Amino acid sequence: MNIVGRNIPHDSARGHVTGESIYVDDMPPLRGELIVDFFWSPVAHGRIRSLNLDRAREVDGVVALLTYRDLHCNLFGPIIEDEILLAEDKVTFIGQPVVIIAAESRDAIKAAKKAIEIDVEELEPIFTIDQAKQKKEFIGPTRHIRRGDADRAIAEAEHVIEGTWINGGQDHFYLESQAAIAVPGEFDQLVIHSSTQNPSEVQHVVAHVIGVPINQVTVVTKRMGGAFGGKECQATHPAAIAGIVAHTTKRPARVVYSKDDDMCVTGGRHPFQNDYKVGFSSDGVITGLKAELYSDGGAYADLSTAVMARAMTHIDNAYYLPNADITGIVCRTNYPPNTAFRGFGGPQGVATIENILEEIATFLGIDAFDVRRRNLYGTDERNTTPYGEIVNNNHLPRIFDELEQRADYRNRVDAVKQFNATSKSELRGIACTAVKFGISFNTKFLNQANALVNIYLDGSVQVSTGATEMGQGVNTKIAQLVADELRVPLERVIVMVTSTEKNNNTSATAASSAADLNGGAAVDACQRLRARLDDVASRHGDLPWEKLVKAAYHERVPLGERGHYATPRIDWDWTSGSGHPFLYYTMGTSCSEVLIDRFTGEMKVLRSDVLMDIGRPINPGVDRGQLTGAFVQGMGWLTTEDLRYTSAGELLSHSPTTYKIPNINDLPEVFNVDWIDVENPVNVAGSKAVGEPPLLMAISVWCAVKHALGFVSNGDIAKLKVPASCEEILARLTAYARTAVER
Ligand code: LUZ
Ligand code: MOS
Repeated sequence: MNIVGRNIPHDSARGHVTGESIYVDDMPPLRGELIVDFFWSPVAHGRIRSLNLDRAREVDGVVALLTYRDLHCNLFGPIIEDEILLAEDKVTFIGQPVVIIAAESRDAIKAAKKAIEIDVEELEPIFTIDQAKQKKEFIGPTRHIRRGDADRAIAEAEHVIEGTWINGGQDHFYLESQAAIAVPGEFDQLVIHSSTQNPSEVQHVVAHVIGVPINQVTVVTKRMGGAFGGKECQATHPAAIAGIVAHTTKRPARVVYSKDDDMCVTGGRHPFQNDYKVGFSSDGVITGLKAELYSDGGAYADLSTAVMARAMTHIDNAYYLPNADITGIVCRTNYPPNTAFRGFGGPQGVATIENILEEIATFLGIDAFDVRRRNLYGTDERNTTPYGEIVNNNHLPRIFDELEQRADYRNRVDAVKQFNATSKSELRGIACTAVKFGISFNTKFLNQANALVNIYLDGSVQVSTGATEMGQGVNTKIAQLVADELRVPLERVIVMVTSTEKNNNTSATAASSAADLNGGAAVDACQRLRARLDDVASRHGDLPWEKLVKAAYHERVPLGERGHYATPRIDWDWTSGSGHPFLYYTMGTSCSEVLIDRFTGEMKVLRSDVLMDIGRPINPGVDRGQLTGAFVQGMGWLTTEDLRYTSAGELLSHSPTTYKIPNINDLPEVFNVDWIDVENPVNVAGSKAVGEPPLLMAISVWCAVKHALGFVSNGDIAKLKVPASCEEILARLTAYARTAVER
């Protein structure tokens, strides 16, 4: 009967295709509903000299204009309370909300925005990590992870390379923009329909800004049209804005960002600028790494310190670093606060060391696959991370060797060399990279979940958890787990809308762990229900499920249960920069080959092979979707998605016409996605988390571009930024052609 492990269709598959799936803005307007938007700061850094709303108040159809003075509390923040919902005397990024506008129509909102008179004295902005470093504008403490003596290891090393690895940001580009509807109830009560990964945080912040106890606010999330981390913290703002309007006017209020506005006012993936110095032996084995990681946190802390922590605990990636000295500093700039984005700092850490390994290979003239293989974490020795966690169940050596075979790596490297020696118009490159992604929130208390399972008298079952469905299939996985645990057909089980009324104090659907945590909680509830039902069955003989449920009811046996799950074993201590932060690691390898046009810099991925250890998938089809989609999203970050700003800090690339996400034509021409068949002994149903880790597999594409450039860089180590856009590649090709002529 096992339903876990089968390719069950996504529970919204039909609804998405027919259009029956309901998103926030699909909900019909309620009687008296107001449309809500906000007037935002036109400058990146300044002091508000005056704000005059008199003319805007007179605009026909404008119902309310609210400023920070109308809030009970303006200050919030998920880790550090440094963020204000509405600007007070200062503005710190373009897009920062200043005035909430509630109106009867979009036209009225437009007119009101024009009628608002603001006078801002401009202050000197910070737009780069270098400027922030110079002015010492940092967010949170400087942090360290240290093992051994990196300085000495580097001083004594046979070879040393130094450099700086730089990446740009990335917009989440969820198809459904940020959205919320707030519906006032009796007295102070409010119901918020929110497109959020984090209903409990929305609930807390809404209650906080309007000044009511948390129990007065209910947050409901049916689904999201994508989120990718962008709705882990930043769905809070539209929900709070709708909430304050509903609370003040006693009318329902709807906030739905346009795509362009969403791209302008929300933050994205953190740009990083990582300085590194690495010592290594003549056979390419790293003896010491010193790295200083700097991220662009934007104007407020948001999750930046946790993102930095993940970058710092992922710079080792799949490789053993006997001596390591890792420093992490978050810079404060005048951009929208950067936030969680699929990978959460992991990609920036991992890409840094993959870049280093690529450079070591070029420097020594050794094949980069061999360099990586020699540095890989071992299974019995060389298996402790710089922060002290042992890499258990390490299948990396196995998947590395299997990928080498499956991708026909050796023959293809030779073919690439031959091709580049003869072609005058094109260039090829190939690279294999790895990922070892730590699973668990790096904040210990977030690693818990609760679930509510109700059995009804006809034998049908409802499950509610704090997990939110953003297309990733968490509902389907939880339904499968529940069906198996109760031993009922899948058709008897549905997963209900996520609501803070049923599941309280929940963690964000994030860190790839929603199915692990909420699935674990649902299984816990089901096990207790099943034990009670087995007890009833022992008195009645073999009853069919429906009759068993009725018998239990007549015997007054409770048919509802709440489960809880708390991740065992994990721990972390920042004073020593060490601990056991992750329950386990999801791992993988990938090999990509690219083709570059030497005259235009245009790049095409010819082939990518991905081979991972994702445990025993609860739903292989859903997981295949995650592996494929994450890889392509990673490719976007690494090769095409380029956020461009004016010199005043205004985002220029705020729509798909100027911001290039991958489309179907950008997929690798040959794309093999697979996993090995091994069970994860420490997680629900032997599965592993898959949401974020495969995004990092796309780093093989970027490394392949770097490999290709190495053929024309005149013996130098080729430099390359993220994104390796057409423009970036062409700039490198042109520079190398010039130095070739000069030499
Ligand atoms: N959110 C968070 C995350 O608060 N902590 C994490 O470690 C994390 N990791 C990935 C994505 N979101
Ligand atoms: Mo996330 S980056 O919301 O797991």
